Amino acid sequence: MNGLVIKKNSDKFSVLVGEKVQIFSARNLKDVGIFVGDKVEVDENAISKVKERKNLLIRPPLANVDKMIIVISKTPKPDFLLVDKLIIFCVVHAITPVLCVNKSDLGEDFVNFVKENYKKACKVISCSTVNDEVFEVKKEIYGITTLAGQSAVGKSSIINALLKENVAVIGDFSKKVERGKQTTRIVELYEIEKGKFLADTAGFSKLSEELLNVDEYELKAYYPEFLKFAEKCKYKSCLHLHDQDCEVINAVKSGKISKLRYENYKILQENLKLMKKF
Ligand SMILES: Nc1nc2c(ncn2[C@@H]2O[C@H](COP(=O)(O)OP(=O)(O)OP(=O)(O)O)[C@@H](O)[C@H]2O)c(=O)[nH]1
Ligand SMILES: [Mg+2]
Ligand SMILES: [Zn+2]
Repeated sequence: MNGLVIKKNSDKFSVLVGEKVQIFSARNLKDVGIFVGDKVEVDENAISKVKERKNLLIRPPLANVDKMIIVISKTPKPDFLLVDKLIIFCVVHAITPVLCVNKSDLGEDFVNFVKENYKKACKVISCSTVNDEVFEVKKEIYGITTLAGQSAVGKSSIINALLKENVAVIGDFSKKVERGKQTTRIVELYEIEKGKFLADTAGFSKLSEELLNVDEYELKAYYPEFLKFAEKCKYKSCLHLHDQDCEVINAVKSGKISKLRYENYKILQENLKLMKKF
């Protein structure tokens, strides 16, 4: 029988087989490991085979991810560099990124600001969990979709709003900011609609440049909005870091390229350079 691993608890796995969730152990599968998101074959009481994976993310451990909904909100202070890193991470791992501005009840200004800066980088949607206004999120979920983003942006709240019941544990905002601790600790898949799963995670909140696995020349390609200007740079190898004859820099100056995105690009270039030194 075929199944999908939706939760892992030490050496026990919750597997969705047909309509039912059953608990299985693993049989001699130590070498491949078994992760949430794995498509498996099961017999009477054990997982007997793990099917080939589309991808496998390590932190948090999650297999076969089709899409990532990157959540950002006006509070806590938004980390746009993390957003850029997550978008690149998605492209590298064949995952479709969507940027979702949560807490739209705190003001449309911030929603519009994010849309303006990111519309050329990936699809941008918005939501608010206050009145369960999460329909745009629901439309985006397919296959195995994961939420990602800083702590306290409202990832677990989005799952709860989608499921209309309090299954995912939500943190107390003030306490969390004080301690800087994450509320969600384990990875679990929630079936939002038949065959459409959403993962709540506590990972991805710090993504180091090493994980991106790109070099300084490749990095340019992950900023699609640079492309049409980059073609006109004097030098083909232009990294768009210096003023002379760089059309990307000119486009930033005239407001045709988002300054926020360009500044993130510069920071990532700098970080990649530092990494190379070690
Ligand atoms: N104003 C407003 N507050 C929200 C909204 N969604 C969530 N919150 C609040 O934001 C805080 C954090 O929500 P969580 O859902 O725990 O955030 P999280 O992203 O899951 O955090 P971690 O599990 O630590 O990664 C809570 O106090 C929520 O009540 C929203 O749409 N509007
Ligand atoms: Mg959470
Ligand atoms: Zn250039």
